[in-house]
Amino acid sequence: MKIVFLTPTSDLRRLWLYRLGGRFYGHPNAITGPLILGGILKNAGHEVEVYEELYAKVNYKKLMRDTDVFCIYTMTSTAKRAYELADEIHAKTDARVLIGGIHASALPKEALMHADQVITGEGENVILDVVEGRITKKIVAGIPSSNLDSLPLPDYSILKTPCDCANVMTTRGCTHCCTFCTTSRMFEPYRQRSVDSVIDEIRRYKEMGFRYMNFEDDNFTADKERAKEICRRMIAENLIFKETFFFGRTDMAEDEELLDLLSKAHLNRVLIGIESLNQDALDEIHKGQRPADIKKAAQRCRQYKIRLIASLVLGIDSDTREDIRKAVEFVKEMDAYQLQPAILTPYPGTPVYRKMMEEERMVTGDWSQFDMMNVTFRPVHMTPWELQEEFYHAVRSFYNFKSAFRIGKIFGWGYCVRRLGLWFFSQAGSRGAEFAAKHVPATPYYKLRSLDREFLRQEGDDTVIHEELLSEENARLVPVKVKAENGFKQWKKH
Ligand code: B12
Ligand code: SF4
Repeated sequence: MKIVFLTPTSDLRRLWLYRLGGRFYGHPNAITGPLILGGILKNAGHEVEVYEELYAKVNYKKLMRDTDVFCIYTMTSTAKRAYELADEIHAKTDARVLIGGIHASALPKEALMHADQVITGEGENVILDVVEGRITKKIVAGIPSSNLDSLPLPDYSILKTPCDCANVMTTRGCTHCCTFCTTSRMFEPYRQRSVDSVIDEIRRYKEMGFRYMNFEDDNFTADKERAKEICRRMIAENLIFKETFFFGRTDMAEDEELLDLLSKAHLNRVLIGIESLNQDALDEIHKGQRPADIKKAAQRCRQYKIRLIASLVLGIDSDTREDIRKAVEFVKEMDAYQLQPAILTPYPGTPVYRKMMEEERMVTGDWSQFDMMNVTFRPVHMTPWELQEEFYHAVRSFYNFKSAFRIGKIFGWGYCVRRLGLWFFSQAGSRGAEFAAKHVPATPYYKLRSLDREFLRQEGDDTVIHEELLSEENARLVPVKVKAENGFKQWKKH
C-alpha cells in the first residue's frame, strides 16, 4: 500500500513569505510522530512518504492519484486545515483517511466527522493493525508503550519536505501538570528512555550529517542526573552540534554542575516557561515556581552562556495588564536572548479549557486561532482586544533597535542582525493586525475588536458571545457539544 503522512499548517503559515522567514530564523524540524509511525509501516513493507506543509508546498494532485491511505496529524491550530484536506481527499479519491495527533486525541468525535478512523494518544502499538484493516473500530485508543527503548526511532528517509535539524525525544510526558498544558496530558505517564538508546540516536544523526539537533522533551532537565549523563556521553564521544535547543524549567539553575555540562555539550539555547512574575498567577496555573527561582535561572543562564528564550503566558486570570508589562520589562532587563509571549490558549483536554467552557468565556471556535498568538477567550482583568494589544506591546517593546545592539554585544553581531529582522517583522506584523482590527471586517482581529465593544456595551453580562461569532461556520466549531462527550478523561490527575 502507499501511505502518506501529512502534517498540515494554517493558512498564514503556508504563505511563501512566512516559509521564507521560517527558513531564515529557524531550522526546519519535523514532528516526530509521523516519522516513527511511518517507519513502522515502511518496515512492514509499505511505501511511505511524510510531508510537512510548514516547510514546502505539497503537490496534492499528484499524491491523490496513487495513495491508498492518508494519515493526518493534528494540533489544535492545524485541525481546521487537517479537516479541509481530509474532506478534499474523500471528495476526490477512494483513499482512506486516518486522523491522529494531539487535537484529535482530545476531540476524537469531532475528528471522526472528517476521517474513516481516528487514533487517540500514542499510535505506535496500533497503527499497523489499523492500516492493514485488523482493527476496524472508528475511534481507536492508542496504547502508550511502557518501554520507550522498544519503539523504533524516527525514520528521516521517508520525509519529503526540508529538514535541517533532528528532533530527539528522550522522554514522554512531564512530571508537572500546569493547568494550560496539553502534552503532559497527552503523553501519560511520564517515561524515560535509557541513556544508551538516546546516545545511539544522537550518533545516528551525527553520521547523517545533521548540523543542528533539538531535545524536544517537555522538560529535558526533569531528571538532572540523567541529563548530566547524556551531556557527559555527548562530550566524551564528540556528539556535539552547532546548536542544540532544549526545554527546561527554572529548577535547572539550582545545579551548577548541570549548567556547566549543558554548556559544554553545546545545549546552548533553552526555552524556560517563566509565565508570570505574579505568585498568584503562578499558583493559579500550578506552575510550582517562585519569582525568585525565575531570577536565579535567568542570571545563571547568562553566567553559563546558555541563551534563554523566556516564555510568558499572557492573560492568566490573576494577571492584570500591569503584571504582564512588569514581566516583559523583567525579561528585557535580564538580557534574555528571545521573548516568547504566548497568549493563554484553552486547548481541548486541559483544565483551562474546561474552566472557560463552564464559565462560557470562549469567544471563538475557529481552531486556526488557537496558536497562542491570538486571543480566544474572555480574560478577567481586560477585554479580549486589550489582551491582544498586550501581545503586540510585548513583542514591540522587546524586539527593538536598542535590544538588538545589546544582544549583539553579548552574543555576537550575527545575532544582532537576526534581531533587527525580528524587530522589522514584529513591527510590521503587529501594526498590520492593528490596522486590520480597525479597517478590515473580514479578519479575526476586527471581530475581536468588535467583540470588545460588544462586551463594553453589555458590561456586567458575563455570558455574552458576540452574534457574529456564532455564524454557521463558527457555531459548528464552538465545542459546546463535545463538552460532555469528551469526558475530559485527562482530568484524573487533578
Ligand atoms: C517539534 C514541535 C514543533 C516544531 C515542528 C513543527 C512542525 N514541523 O510542524 C515547531 C517548532 C516548528 C513547532 C511549531 C508549532 N507548534 Co509545536 N511542537 C513540537 C513538539 C515540541 C514536539 C512534537 C513531537 O515530535 N512530539 C513527540 C511525538 C512522539 O509525538 P507526536 O508527534 O504527537 O506523535 C504521536 C501521536 O500524536 C500519534 N500521531 C502523530 N501523528 C499521527 C498521525 C496519525 C494519522 C495517527 C493515527 C497518529 C498520529 O502517534 C505518535 C507517536 O506516539 C510538540 C510537543 C510534544 N511533546 O509533542 C509541540 C506542539 C505540538 N506544538 C504546539 C504548538 C502550539 C505549535 C505552534 C502553533 C506554536 C506557534 N505559536 O508557532 C506551531 C505550529 C506549527 C504548525 N505546523 O503549524 C503545541 C500544540 C498544542 C495543541 N494542543 O494544539 C505542542 C503540543 C506544544 C505545546 N505548547 O503544548 N512545533
Ligand atoms: S512544566 Fe511545561 S511541559 Fe510540564 S506541565 Fe508545565 S507547561 Fe507542561
